[in-house]
Amino acid sequence: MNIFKTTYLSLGTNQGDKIKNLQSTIDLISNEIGCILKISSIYETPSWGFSGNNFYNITIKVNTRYSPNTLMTKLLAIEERQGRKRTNADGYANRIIDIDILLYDNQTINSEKVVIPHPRMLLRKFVLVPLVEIAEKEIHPTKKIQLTACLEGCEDDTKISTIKANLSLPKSIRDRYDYIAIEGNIGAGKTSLTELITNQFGGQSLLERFADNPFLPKFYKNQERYAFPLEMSFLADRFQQFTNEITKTSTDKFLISDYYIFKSLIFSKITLQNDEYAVYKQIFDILYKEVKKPDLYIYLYQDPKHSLNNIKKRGRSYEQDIDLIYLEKIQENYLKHLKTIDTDIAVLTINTNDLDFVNNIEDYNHVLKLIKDYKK
Ligand code: PH2
Ligand code: MG
Ligand code: MG
Repeated sequence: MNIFKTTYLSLGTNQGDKIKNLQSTIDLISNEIGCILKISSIYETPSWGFSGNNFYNITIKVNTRYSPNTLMTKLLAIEERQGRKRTNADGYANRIIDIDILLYDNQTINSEKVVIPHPRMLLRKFVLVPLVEIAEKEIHPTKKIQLTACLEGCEDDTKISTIKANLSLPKSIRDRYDYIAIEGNIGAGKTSLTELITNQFGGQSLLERFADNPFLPKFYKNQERYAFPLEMSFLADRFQQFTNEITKTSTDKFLISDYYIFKSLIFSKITLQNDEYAVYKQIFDILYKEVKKPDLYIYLYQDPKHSLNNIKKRGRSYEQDIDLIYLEKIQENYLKHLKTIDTDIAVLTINTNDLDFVNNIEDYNHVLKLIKDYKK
């Protein structure tokens, strides 16, 4: 099940610099609510249901992790920050920005805070026309008919026309990077972050196949004996994944992996004897030349005590022999390596000690913003 839901929002403004109001609200939604997938044209309509200035209306398609109730709270907060003042008077009033939830993932919701689908959406051309422009094939969840048919049945006869201005779709991380590698200590959250990002943005993920490595459980029991075959088999597998599978499995060129092949060298430096490491490095150097380099290398920095805790929590049986000293050594070697990594690779270090991007949506959004805004 994807934890990201698709929602359609209606935005309206009839005060101040209307284009600017729409664009700045779009930008806030993109940073704080989720990825904006589509924006309709801008439509001008007379105020509906009250007498006031003409409105500019649009609809947008967004994917978000927020539940409908939280989404509503967040949107009201954005309206307020944009300068919207709500009066207690009954009925409609001029507004800098109004954001309404029209649809949320085919769901029907009737809570104290939100009603979805929006109860008046079928009565209003300023909602239906922009919505049909970006979602004609979607089915209205209670009417059970396509939105195009809803528009055909709409009796609103107010005049509606498009405005010639363009709003810009905020850049997503997909527009900035073709390939992101996520790195960090064992238990730092590499796989979780990789999966969250591919769930939200699509693309192809490369996940390390540690579970299939027969040497790994043996290694944690007897490091000296099993380090060399373990490192060799990891290297062979990672190299194969990077050279064969990238192009084979998907036509989507956005790629994200929960490791970068250079980790082979970082781990081997710790686990192998000096003479073993020398042989290993010779082979590594030959293979490494062939490997696709990431546009962004993210290092999830974390106190090793924290990582150890995560390892205990996720409870993979063969990992339970890992101790703090081993994790500290890995951390130390990663940090040493980050300073010497190929100068053409951009490195973003994210301190995750106080972040929980798996369970806390704000933390997740914060991480995404760091990735999106990163400057080398
Ligand atoms: N919103 C209203 C009431 N009337 N009329 C137009 N043209 N556009 C709107 O967005 C609008 C309205 C209540 O939210
Ligand atoms: Mg409204
Ligand atoms: Mg409203």
